[in-house]
Amino acid sequence: LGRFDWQDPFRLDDQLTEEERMLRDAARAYAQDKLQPRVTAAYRDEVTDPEIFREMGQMGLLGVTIPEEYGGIGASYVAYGLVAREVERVDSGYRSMMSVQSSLVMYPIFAYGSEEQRQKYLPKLASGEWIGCFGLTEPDAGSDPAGMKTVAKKVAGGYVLSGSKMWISNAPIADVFVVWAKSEAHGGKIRGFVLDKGMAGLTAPKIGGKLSLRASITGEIVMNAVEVGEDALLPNVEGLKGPFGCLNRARYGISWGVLGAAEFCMHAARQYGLDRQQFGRPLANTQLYQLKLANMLTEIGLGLQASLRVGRLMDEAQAAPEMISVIKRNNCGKALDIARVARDMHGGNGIQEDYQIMRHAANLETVNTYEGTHDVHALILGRAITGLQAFF
Ligand code: TGC
Ligand code: FAD
Repeated sequence: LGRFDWQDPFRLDDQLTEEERMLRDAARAYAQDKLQPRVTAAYRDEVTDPEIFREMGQMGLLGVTIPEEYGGIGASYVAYGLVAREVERVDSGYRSMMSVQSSLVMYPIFAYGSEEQRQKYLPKLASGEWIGCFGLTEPDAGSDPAGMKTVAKKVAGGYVLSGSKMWISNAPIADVFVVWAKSEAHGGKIRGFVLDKGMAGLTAPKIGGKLSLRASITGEIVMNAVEVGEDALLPNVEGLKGPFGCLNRARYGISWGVLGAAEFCMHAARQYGLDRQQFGRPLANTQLYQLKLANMLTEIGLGLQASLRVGRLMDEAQAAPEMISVIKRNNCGKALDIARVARDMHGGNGIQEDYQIMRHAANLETVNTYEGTHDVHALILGRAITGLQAFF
């Protein structure tokens, strides 16, 4: 008979390579030693420490799939997912900082950029010396990015960008801005541009008052006739498939990350139930409490297996976007449910910051919404199932 480990129900560990296990362990040690001690105060005070990018860079956790010649470590997509899971075990905001830098800034520069752009940006982004952000969403174009209003007008030697982006992770502290705009010179098609902090007309005010993802700074990007050279254009992609190609990778990473947050909540609820006595016995000795833990173990175990499968297919360049919609949607939804139930299982203590469950639950509300909402991914799948598109 096989052995059963409630912390690893399908023996995920056995399915990883030695290199993947080593990177996972290094990410876990960093996240627990360096991120865990500061997260409660960072979240409460809404403070994002830019030093975290430098630390992650030193640990090799930024752009792990990018080849070594550009500062990455050329690791697998499974390794990237494992890193996301360890960082998000501490906080979804820290994983956000890491995954925007890796999948939404380094990846497009690597995949769609010129050799000069790769050389200029990637090593400094990999080391965390420079911080990047990704501007797709606008005040009037969220789920429907094709409705964006930002435009790039052609002028001699380059372009002038005008428009504004909304809800952009890292923007107020960013050095590098990957932004998407409709380019008049390319028949109104969406093109990517790389902007640098300090360009005339470029500002990134912070969005305050967030009650979720408070350890990760979010801002607008305001482009008031920002003039850039021809060298700011990402030359090798045109149309929405440019930003979506990046989102495929970030959504995939999120599918692992949220399960790290869910695991934290489940493990905390288990321990709480073993320690807390009511009616003369531990809470964990009641049927209802065990049912909730069994449901959590099942969803986490199934979700991790699905993410691993899609990760292996990504490493073979065989993953379809719809597979990524399944795991982004399901794992985010399940993680949010698990955090809410774990909050309930902690009783009154569940709302207290030291127990950390409420922070995870509040964060997962954002993660369920960004990178395509839960319902938008249902519509992507509905289109694949029926052949009928129901967005409008
Ligand atoms: P549609 O007609 O479906 O497609 C337009 C073009 O794009 C191509 N495409 C894809 N290519 C690669 N990967 C994918 N996943 C792709 N999905 C679509 C498609 O083939 C087509 O190409 P072409 O060559 O024929 O032009 O586009 P639509 O306008 O109908 O889109 C509908 C929908 C709902 C699928 C899409 O707009 C969508 O996914 N909406 C959600 C928006 C979203 O996810 N925004 C995320 C913003 S970034 C963010 O949230 C970062 S948070 C990060 C953090 O802090 O961690
Ligand atoms: P809307 O699109 O207005 O959706 C509102 C509701 O309507 C949702 O429930 C949605 O599911 C539903 N809905 C929409 N269309 C349909 C439909 N056709 N049928 C049925 N229901 C529908 N964006 C970036 O570009 N870069 C970033 O770094 C980034 N970081 C973010 C960080 C945070 C903290 C947050 C909150 C968001 C971030 N986003 C970022 C934006 C995020 O991707 C969008 O919020 C998300 O795509 C949803 O867009 P929206 O907020 O405009 O909601």
